[in-house]
Amino acid sequence: MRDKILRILKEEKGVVSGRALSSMFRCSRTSIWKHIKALKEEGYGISSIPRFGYRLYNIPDLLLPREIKEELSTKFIGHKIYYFKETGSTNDVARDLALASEEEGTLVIAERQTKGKGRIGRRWVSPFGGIWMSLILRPRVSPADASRLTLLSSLAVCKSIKKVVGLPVFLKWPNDVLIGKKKVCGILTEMDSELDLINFVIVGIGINVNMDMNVFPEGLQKTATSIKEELGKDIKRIDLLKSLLEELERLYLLFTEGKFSWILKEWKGYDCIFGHDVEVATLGEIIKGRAMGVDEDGALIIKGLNGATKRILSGDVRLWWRQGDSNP
Ligand code: BT5
Repeated sequence: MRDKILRILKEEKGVVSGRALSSMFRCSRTSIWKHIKALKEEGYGISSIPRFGYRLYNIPDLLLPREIKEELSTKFIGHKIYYFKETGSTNDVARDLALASEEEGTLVIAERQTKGKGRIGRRWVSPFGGIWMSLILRPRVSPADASRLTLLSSLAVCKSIKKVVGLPVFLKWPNDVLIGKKKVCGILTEMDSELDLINFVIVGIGINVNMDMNVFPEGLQKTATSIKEELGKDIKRIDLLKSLLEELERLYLLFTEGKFSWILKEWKGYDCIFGHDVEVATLGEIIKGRAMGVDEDGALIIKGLNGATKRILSGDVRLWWRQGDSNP
């Protein structure tokens, strides 16, 4: 009923009488007032005009589940949402939910994370104004194919930023989305699997959206950016999020239908390191050479100084940019 009241207030745009609402829903005016009070507590700007009724004057810039679901055209992604004003890490919450058999497509989202995680134990700074989300997926593919989900997700972020905001975006293997040379989004894919069967995958996506750079620690200000910083104004995060969920589902369905090569082809169109001299820090060594793109398994191909090629499954790429340039 609360959702329906809100929808009426949104459609009406002017004042809606409390009496009309109570007769529409066959309940007391006190009961209507209680729903209005709850909506105000969620952050909606609703003015109560004595003897006239209620008027919605502001929808908050929050990633509220009902706002996400409104006109979301996905088949299953984001149909179930766990929303937090603040949590440790959405990936950790999603993992616990997945272990408790939560269904595929479930989304965990937070306005702020206190223990946001990057790869290999690194920290992900997650103040208010970003999109910090994790998605539970249960693909019926081999665990060896899971890294493709990181590429697929970064492509989805790239396409949705381009579509909704119009900024030029690039991809840096394996999990960075860049604007210019600065990181605007990172992806952390975590998996629970047996030898040849995936139980679930958590795709964690962090996008810096409506934040000023001074909210980041000094070191990060050189390597990170936000959409607001690049665009010079805030955007509606909810629009970007909805577009991202729709793009994620479209690409995920292609992936489960065995059409990863289509996704890879598109990914390559945004690859900002192809043909560049790079060094890749893997867990064991630093590999130098020329980036030759990504293969069908999502591995980075590096052509070494001696002409031999190497496949790298995970690591951090540094471009040999001019000295003094920032390098995420
Ligand atoms: C990543 O790791 O890029 C993965 C980030 C995933 C974050 C999402 S948010 C929702 C979900 N819940 C989580 O707890 N995590 C996921 P990596 O490639 O290891 O990059 C980490 C490095 O990026 C750090 O060491 C910093 O240098 C830098 N960094 C930290 N916070 C950043 C930010 N907000 N923007 C840009 N760079 C950042």
